[in-house]
Amino acid sequence: MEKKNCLILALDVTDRENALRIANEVSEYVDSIKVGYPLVLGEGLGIVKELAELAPVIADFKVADIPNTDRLICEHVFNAGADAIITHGFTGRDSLDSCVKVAEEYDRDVYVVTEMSHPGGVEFFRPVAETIAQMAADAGATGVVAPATRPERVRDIRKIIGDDLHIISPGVGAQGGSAADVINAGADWVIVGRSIYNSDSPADAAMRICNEMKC
Ligand code: NUP
Repeated sequence: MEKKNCLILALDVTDRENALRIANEVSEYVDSIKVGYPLVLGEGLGIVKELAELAPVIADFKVADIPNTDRLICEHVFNAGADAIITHGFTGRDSLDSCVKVAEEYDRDVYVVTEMSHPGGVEFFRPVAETIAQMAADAGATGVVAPATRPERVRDIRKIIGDDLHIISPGVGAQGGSAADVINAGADWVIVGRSIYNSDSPADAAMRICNEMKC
């Protein structure tokens, strides 16, 4: 994904009409649009192709299965037009390798979740986040997902993965994180959902976040 605004829209609305309206309004401010279960379960995987006409799409399916099932999921998602997929790492190296292999075949990107941004994200992830980050680097993933709610953890994870991998960081706004703080801590992109799509003017909200980051 090309870095222009350091902003990724998390499009967690559940219907096509709203999704396309919001995506159109903010497309000039975002480098990518992240879709996940809420929108794809609401409208089907076909929405990926429609959104991909506006911006590269990251499919946030937090893939977490055996290697063969992971492979099938990645193939479906890339065939649908997604530019990247988000996977979990706790399922182990063989599962991650399977996603990275498919991504290489399709020339697409893989991001691995290291530690989640919500309060419960520390319960199980905290002790293994660094190990998952190292595994993501060793496996040749494109980057990792790390919490904007804890910029100090983004800093820790950056030290492990170095400069070759990207960090995409959710948790800005509705979850309490600051876009500028997490970019200063080493994130490449922030992922923002509710603060944009619930705003009366999604474009203004996106523009404000871009201005705050000055990326
Ligand atoms: O650790 C994570 N935290 C998180 O919020 C990993 C994620 N993938 N997300 C996703 O980022 C979450 O599912 C949602 O799509 C987005 C954040 O949305 P919001 O809190 O800005 O509305």
